[in-house]
Amino acid sequence: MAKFNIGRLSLIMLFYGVSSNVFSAPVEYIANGDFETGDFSGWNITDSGSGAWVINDGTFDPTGPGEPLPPISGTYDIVSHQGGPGLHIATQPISLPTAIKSATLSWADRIRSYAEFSDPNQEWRVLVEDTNGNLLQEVFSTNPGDPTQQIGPNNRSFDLTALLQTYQGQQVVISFEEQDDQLYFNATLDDVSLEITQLTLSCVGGGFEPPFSDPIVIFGKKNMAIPVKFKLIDADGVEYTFDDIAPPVVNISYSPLVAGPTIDVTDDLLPLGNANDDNIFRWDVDGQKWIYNLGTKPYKSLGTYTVSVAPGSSDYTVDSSCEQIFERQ
Ligand SMILES: [Ca+2]
Ligand SMILES: [Ca+2]
Ligand SMILES: [Ca+2]
Repeated sequence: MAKFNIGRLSLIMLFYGVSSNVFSAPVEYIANGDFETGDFSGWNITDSGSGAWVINDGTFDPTGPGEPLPPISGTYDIVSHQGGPGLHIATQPISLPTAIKSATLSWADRIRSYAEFSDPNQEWRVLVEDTNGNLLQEVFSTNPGDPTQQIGPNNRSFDLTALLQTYQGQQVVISFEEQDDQLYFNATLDDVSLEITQLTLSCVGGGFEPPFSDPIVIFGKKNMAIPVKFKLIDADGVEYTFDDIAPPVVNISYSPLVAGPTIDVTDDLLPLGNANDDNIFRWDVDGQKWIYNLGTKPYKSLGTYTVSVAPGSSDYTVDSSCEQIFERQ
């Protein structure tokens, strides 16, 4: 995507960037990734064969030569152990948002294998799967020849942006798996995190441009065309134009003067002339802004009409800064 900074507006954007950052802060998608509940809350544990995942408070002594180790952080981590071949899996299903801008999966582990690694039967691995268990991507795995004792703790971090953008709006499963069939193998896991940032766009200046920067009042049966004009920027102040995104669309909701439910009246919209198609904002090349000439004629009922900007695709969201009202009194 080709984007550019609008240099002379940088001071304004800096100011508004502060508020829009609220909407673009990374969100944590792993529950109880640090195991500080002292149990497996949030996790689905599947132990097959010999052994199990165990909550470790620093006193757990695994079967075999491995000795107790302090938790990687806080009061608890989890450790796998066994007395024979087995497979120990800890998973979390993740409902991915739309408009993924960045996604980072990270965790801390300790690896103690008492035999050489081989794939997949003596292996520590981290997978992203679909909800049917089909592999989407192997994020990390030990390989034959790797050091068998990596007590660390090892902080590992992977950029999953491209992968999770492919599955945005869907559910995936993050799976931590220790498999063994040759001597003892203790995997330790803590501080699991999946942070996702959405691409959220704001209106430059915190709203629409004049005359619709302020609420507009229409009296009686009078009609008018309201030019809805705005520029869109992300949290870093980068402007998004026709080259960058599917054009945004206008939404209109209505609430009557007397108490009553707010209803979506977007479908009643009648574009003026040929400037706009349906409810899609047009990119004004000369003004370098998004624009829609909103005719008020279809909106005859007295009350408050809220005009807002909605994303034209699932690749971005638009925050509530792009919103203004007109009233018919
Ligand atoms: Ca912990
Ligand atoms: Ca032991
Ligand atoms: Ca491997």
